[in-house]
Amino acid sequence: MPEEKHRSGLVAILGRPNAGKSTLLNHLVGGKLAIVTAKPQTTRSRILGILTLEGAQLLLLDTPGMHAGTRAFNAALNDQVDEAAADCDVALLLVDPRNGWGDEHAAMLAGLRERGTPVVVAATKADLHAGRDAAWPPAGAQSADVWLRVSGQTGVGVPELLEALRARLPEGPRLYPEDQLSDRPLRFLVAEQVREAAFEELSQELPYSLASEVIEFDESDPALTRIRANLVVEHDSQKKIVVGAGGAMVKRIGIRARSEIEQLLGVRVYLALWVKVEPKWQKRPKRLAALGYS
Ligand SMILES: Nc1nc2c(ncn2[C@@H]2O[C@H](COP(=O)(O)OP(=O)(O)OP(=O)(O)O)[C@@H](O)[C@H]2O)c(=O)[nH]1
Ligand SMILES: [Mg+2]
Repeated sequence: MPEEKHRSGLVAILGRPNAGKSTLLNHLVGGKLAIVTAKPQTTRSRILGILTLEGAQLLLLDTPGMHAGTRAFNAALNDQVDEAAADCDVALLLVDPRNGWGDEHAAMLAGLRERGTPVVVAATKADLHAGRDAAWPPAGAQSADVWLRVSGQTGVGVPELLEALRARLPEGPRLYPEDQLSDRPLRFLVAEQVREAAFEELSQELPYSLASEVIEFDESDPALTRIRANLVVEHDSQKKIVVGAGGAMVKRIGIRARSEIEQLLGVRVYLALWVKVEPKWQKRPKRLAALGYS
């Protein structure tokens, strides 16, 4: 029997906001690359997770949720989704069955079919709906190559999913060392942890226009990494909320973020966190790019 050739390629993880894309990515690579919150539109830029298997390497691209919005910021997110769909070797379209199959899914699937891209459709959060749902797969999804049910939380369906993706990848060499989990620099992953901590602590009060950036990353002391980071908001009123009474809120965000970053880096961390007002950063293409949104 001839030996099977090594396969590799880009798998774009697509779906509506909150479908469970980032949770599944983290599960697949076995580490927390992408931040996850209960709020839609958590992921704001493409994040590449690298999964090395026997005989194959999957480059898993997490994307922001596909959605209809016309502001410059939303458009920048949608461009990233379209680009990922256009560039990938295999598309993984995730659907939360509780929200059903919609026009965005149909349009995305049609576009992928037109390009001849293999499509795997999976219902997410399978742990929440154990029984087979009569409405799944939805009629509109029939032209996908395969449909599955997975959970990024329990891992149900993941072996079948990996096999479905692997089988559709083109032949190709291993592209990254097997111990590398992402192509994103640590600075970016750290900034994302700060943003997640702010999301969690601020809950309902969260200004949507909140971003984060790492401005200093000092690893010269092997026992303690020193990090300075900014939380960027658009208005003074938002700064007040994020700083909190007597600085209590920013302190809580810092404590939460530091513990996540220590887990990510595996070393003790000193984190200095500042809140900075930058009017209209979401409308300035250069700032969007500097904050990692393009
Ligand atoms: N029970 C259950 N909850 C899940 C699962 N996957 C994701 N969730 C939850 O669904 C919410 C959204 O998950 P994310 O992974 O952030 O979703 P996303 O598609 O990346 O969302 P955006 O980045 O906002 O587009 C979070 O509260 C997750 O904890 C799953 O398999 N089971
Ligand atoms: Mg996400």
